[in-house]
Amino acid sequence: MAKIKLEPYMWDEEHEAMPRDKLRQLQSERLVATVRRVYERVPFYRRKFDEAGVKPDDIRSVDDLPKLPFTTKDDLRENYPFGLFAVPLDQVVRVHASSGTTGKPTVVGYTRNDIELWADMIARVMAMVGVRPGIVVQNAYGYGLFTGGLGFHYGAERVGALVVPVSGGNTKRQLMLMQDFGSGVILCTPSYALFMAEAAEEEGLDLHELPVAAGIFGAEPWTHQMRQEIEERWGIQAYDTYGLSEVIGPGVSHECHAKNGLHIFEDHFIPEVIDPETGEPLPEGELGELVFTCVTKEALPLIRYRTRDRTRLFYEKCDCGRTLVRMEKVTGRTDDMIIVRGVNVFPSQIESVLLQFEGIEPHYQIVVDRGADQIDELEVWVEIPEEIRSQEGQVVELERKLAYEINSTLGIRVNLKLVPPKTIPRFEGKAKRVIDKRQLQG
Ligand code: DLL
Repeated sequence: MAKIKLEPYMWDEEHEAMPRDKLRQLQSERLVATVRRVYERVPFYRRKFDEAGVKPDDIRSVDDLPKLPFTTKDDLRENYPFGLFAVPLDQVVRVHASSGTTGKPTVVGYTRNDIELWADMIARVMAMVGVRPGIVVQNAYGYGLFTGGLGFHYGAERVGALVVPVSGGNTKRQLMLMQDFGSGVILCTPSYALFMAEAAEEEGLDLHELPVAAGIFGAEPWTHQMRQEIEERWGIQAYDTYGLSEVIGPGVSHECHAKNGLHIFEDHFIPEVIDPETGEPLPEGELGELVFTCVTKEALPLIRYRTRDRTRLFYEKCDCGRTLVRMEKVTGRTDDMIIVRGVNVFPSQIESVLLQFEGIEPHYQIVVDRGADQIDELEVWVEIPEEIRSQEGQVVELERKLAYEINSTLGIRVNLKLVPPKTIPRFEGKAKRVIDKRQLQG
């Protein structure tokens, strides 16, 4: 069976390729209306704005955004479950939730119009990949409280695709359906895509011979090297897709075929990048924390929501014709950074080193612990394929080189542990790369 042919297009050219001055005007109008609405309807925002000494009349355009206070995940937690909703519950038709690392989940709500908006955002994503009626879309994001499954589901239906709502997990069945249904596009986390490739190889199934031609991968950080690895093993185009429950779910930004940053659907979600320490907005191109203001959502229009994701923004026009701002691939969160002996470490740094080594797969886990002497120790567990393990000399040499690269990339010394294939857990959803035993000890 030959790969299917996908031709990317624009779902909503009027907004996706709008001249920037017109777009700014639209954003400003929507922002002014949203600020007024949340001030009137959400006691939390009225209090916050009053405390910050800002009145809705002070906000006339997007230039006034920095006058507004931030919203954080803690604010959502403190108003659990529905306290930040801007409409009465009889207008809310759905909730989703993201599981926190501790305690209660973060709950988000949607009106009927919000669900429509969401489907439109995902329709843009589908068009960017070239999904049309007749194309089978296998949705292996988890269905349920997680926004991935249902979020993609309705948007894929909106463009008229044939959606297979298989949800995450049961890898054998995923592979069977992919062959039997002739799936053209696969949706899942990048770590699960890699796991599926591994399972296919084990079963003697060559993914290159299946119709599947593209993957829409997101919900967790992944490097460009990991993209290359997935593209090679599947013989597909791998696109990065980004979103978060608090803003809407998936459908906040997505890569076009130029694969040079993710276009943010900023007619609905206005982005800023700030210095995470001072909260000051940063100029174009500087790395900082991504912040969103939702200017069209009804149930949960968050103002200056701090995502904790690290990225930078680029405003110049893209080869694809879209004028929408692009964000650089998110390779880390301000809170998945681990500080070991005073040095900042991001899991993605380790991933990018591993993928420079021929034959090494990005299955890794980081364990941080505090030794008896109260000094932090960083262990990096990496799987080594049988072919290499069976040759004594090669293992020693590889260990030396890997340790050298990881130590020099991170700037600290780590304890490298080479382990047999399949000893590190695989994930059907978001991968958990870091085990911080220091936190577990309290
Ligand atoms: O993960 C929504 C989603 C589903 C996006 C499916 C893409 C595909 P949450 O569970 O609320 O929502 O987690 C949001 O996941 O703040 C990022 O830290 C991370 N994340 C999401 N997409 C990407 C990506 C969904 N493409 C959090 N690259 C966000 C890096 C991502 N990190």
